[in-house]
Amino acid sequence: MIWNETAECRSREEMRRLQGERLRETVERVYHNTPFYRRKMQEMGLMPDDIETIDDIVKLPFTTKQDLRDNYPYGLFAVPMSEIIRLHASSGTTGNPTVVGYTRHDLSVWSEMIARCLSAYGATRDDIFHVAYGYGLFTGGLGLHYGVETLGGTVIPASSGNTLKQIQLLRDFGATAIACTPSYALFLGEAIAAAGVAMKDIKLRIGIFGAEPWTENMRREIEAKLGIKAYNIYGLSEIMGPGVSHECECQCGSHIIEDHFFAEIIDPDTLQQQPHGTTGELAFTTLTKEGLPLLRYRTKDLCSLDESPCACGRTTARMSRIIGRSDDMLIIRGVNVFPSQIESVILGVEECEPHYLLVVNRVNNLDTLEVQIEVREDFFSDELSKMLDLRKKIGHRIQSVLGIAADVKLVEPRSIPRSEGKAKRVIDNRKFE
Ligand code: DLL
Repeated sequence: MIWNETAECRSREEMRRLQGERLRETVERVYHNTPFYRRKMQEMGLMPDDIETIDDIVKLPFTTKQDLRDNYPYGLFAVPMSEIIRLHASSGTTGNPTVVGYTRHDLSVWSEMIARCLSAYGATRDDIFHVAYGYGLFTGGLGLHYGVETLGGTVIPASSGNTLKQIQLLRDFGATAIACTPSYALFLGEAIAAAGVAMKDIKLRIGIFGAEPWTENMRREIEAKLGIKAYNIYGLSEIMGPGVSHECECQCGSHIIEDHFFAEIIDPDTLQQQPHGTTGELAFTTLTKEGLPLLRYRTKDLCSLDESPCACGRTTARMSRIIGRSDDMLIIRGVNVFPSQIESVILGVEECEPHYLLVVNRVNNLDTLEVQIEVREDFFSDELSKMLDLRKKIGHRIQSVLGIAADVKLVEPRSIPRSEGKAKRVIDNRKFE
């Protein structure tokens, strides 16, 4: 089912014309309202009038997470704070989170985008949606929540955590759709079986999974365990949140909401735009955002684009699954984690050496993070309580920076292998192929 046929089924020419028009408006707006972009454009000798069609996008500067950090918290907002009615945030590489702000219009666009996604999954106002993405600064919970309301479905704002409670709600409230991370869906499938709840008492038929990479194998496993059809939803806070792209019944890539976002694939080294079909780094330009318009935002997600017609009738370009990242960001239990965040904690602990190793595993479908840290020679001790206290202290600090728990393992000085070149700080044993 198509939620907004005008927006989703335009001819490619008409779409590019609209994108060009909206790009011109966006550039005009950021030039006048965001000193950061005005400065960047002036440095490049660019005036808003130099942008005429969507092809001119290659003239514009890129934006990175670092730019958002450098302008923390509100420096890239293009409207006064009185126009901002919601804030969300996601992890920064160290220290400060990345803050995003939405005007009333932005929130209404976002909700409509999600209603489009849900319709593409075959959901209707008769569905009951169990939203088990986290509610809070993370965009998953509230993003899905307002989208369901726009569709007219019933939303159960379950949020994340407390699996037994989730199972009770699923059984008693009769949810027909569930939104959570794919790894949590797998975990939930097993927990339902372990709790002795019969699958006939769970009415789910649709799953809305994203916020982390997943595979066709995981899809099959989730579908079998929960007795549902599982769909991909992709997005990132900086651009909007969930719903920037979504699968349809054909499941041959995720349709991008192209009337609001322009997608490009760039070579992460040369920064040159790449032709469709090439795998590279995805960059987005917002075309209608008011609160935080961004030009050519480098997602660091690696994928490819496909403009060929889709059997569902939508004409929007599709992106492939995310096959990796061009930076070192990890997604652990749906939470974005930069090794540099953990490093900054370790550097602040005087009892430790700046040598560490992060080991990520998936145990019973849940991600685990082990942080091995070398203790300084003069502090290393056989006294168990001293070591336990230190472990606890570091564990607390990591938890407060990342928002997720890590298993801290203190190791002897010089026991973590040194590398000749770039230090290998992360061993990720999860399989995403
Ligand atoms: O994860 C927004 C979201 C919430 C998407 C709920 C889908 C569902 P951030 O926390 O800013 O936002 O993280 C964005 O997560 O750049 C990707 O690396 C990764 N990601 C998100 N969705 C997918 C997906 C939300 N479907 C970062 N497949 C992105 C693979 C995904 N990776």
